[in-house]
Amino acid sequence: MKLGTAKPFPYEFELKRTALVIIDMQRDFVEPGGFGESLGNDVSLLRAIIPSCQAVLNAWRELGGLVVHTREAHRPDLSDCPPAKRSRGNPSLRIGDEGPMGRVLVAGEPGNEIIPELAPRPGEIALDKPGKGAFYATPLQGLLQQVAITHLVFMGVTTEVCVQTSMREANDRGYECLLLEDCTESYFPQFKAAAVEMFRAQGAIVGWTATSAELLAALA
Ligand code: TIU
Repeated sequence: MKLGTAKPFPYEFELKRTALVIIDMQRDFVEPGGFGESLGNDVSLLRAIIPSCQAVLNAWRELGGLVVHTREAHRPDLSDCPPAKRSRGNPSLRIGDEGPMGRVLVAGEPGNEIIPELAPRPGEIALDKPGKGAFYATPLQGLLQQVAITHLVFMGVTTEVCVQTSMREANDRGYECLLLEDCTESYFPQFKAAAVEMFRAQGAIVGWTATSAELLAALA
């Protein structure tokens, strides 16, 4: 398959060698009362991408493509949360604190669940990750190697934090990465715009970008 209009030049992929990676579409970031809001952010901005993410996810599932979901999640004892991460900034709620949706960024808590609109299905990979990147301290690379995945299509939040870190980790591991621009969002529009530009600059130094409509047309 080929996305002839991807930037900065066409992106080619084989469906059976490509995984759809959905970064951290969890209640903590996307719904009021979670970690994202505790950092002072307006979470409504992030909700705008849900329909385009759903459209891509549905099309990918219909074709039988591999789906990977991630959650930024720590163990209940916070043994995988460095003090430097927990103490950073001045949030109203820190990682591990009890909030309106349970303990913030702790695995198994209500706020840590992926939003119902994009909930994982049996057979899909759903990973907890303690860092911003999807590869750090997770089994993701081994799982992708088992099924000979070479290409990754990214969606999720936030563009310049967990999506950017994950895509850079993937790029360094040799994966050909595509970011769907209207399926990723930031609390800061200028950071999203800059991240998208950076990925595809210098001849796709981190990867390609395209819209969900372009991908859906290629999948049709
Ligand atoms: N998933 C993710 O991006 N985690 C963050 O903490 N993002 C922020 O933008 N804060």
